[in-house]
Amino acid sequence: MRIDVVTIFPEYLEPLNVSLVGKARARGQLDVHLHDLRSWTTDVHRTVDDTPYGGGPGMVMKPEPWGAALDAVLAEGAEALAADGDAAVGDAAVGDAADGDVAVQVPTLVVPTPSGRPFTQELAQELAGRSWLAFAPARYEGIDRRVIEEAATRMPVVEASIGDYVLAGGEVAVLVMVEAIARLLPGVLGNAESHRDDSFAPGAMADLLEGPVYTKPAEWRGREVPEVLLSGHHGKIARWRREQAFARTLAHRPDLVARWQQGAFDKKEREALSVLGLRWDEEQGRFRTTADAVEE
Ligand code: 6GU
Repeated sequence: MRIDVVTIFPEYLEPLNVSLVGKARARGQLDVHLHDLRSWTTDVHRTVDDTPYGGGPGMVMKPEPWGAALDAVLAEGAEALAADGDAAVGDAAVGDAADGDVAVQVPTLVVPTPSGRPFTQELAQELAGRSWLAFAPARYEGIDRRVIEEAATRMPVVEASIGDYVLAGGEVAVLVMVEAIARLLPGVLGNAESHRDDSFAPGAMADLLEGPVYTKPAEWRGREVPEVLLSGHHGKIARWRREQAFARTLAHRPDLVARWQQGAFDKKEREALSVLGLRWDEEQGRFRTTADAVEE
């Protein structure tokens, strides 16, 4: 996968050289290119922002540097991918196949913004299926809207938020998204199984947080590892882990519990849910706690 990032703080993205993402780059599984937005300014002050039309606080990123930067990234990336003979599809191949038979590739443009759609595991999976991503993290109050609108006529654009809080800029969000995406790429994680039961992975463990984990020694500062984990009884261990996951999800994410469907649980599991105070409400079509009833 090729990744381009245009930012006024390329140094903010240095963690991409470390650990999982750094190794994926070293192995050639990820091809990351950082670009300084200011290199596409034309004034001596290298200005990237200006006051907002209509008034209000803060500054807005000017369209011209972003437009020139995206033009350059598109041209550079398309040339590199064509030279690679990278016929990988997946990204919308827009335009006329001017260079012989090979359609010109475009990236999916990811714009981190607190007003974007939620960046979820599902979106990470979707983006992990693309062969080229470009990220446009903003500082200040955001990028002039026309940049996003014009970009959307040339490539797929995804505006995404990493959570309900406001960062000073999108760079950290890029780190978050790239790490979440990179670990889904084939061959990047050591153990191909290790994201199968991640919290939030679509599939069997969807909408369920992972429970606690333990390693050696079996006793530490007077605290013992739960006995069942030492039993060697795989069925019991799996059941215990699932019950721990139920309790943790109920404690931390009742909104996920509200998505659970009764049919997803066997008899023993329903008993475990009942011990946690969770009962199926036939009328509402969701699990409810005794606390829910008190609230009403
Ligand atoms: Cl993607 N950017 C900024 N600036 N703040 C955020 C965010 C993104 N996601 C949550 N908060």
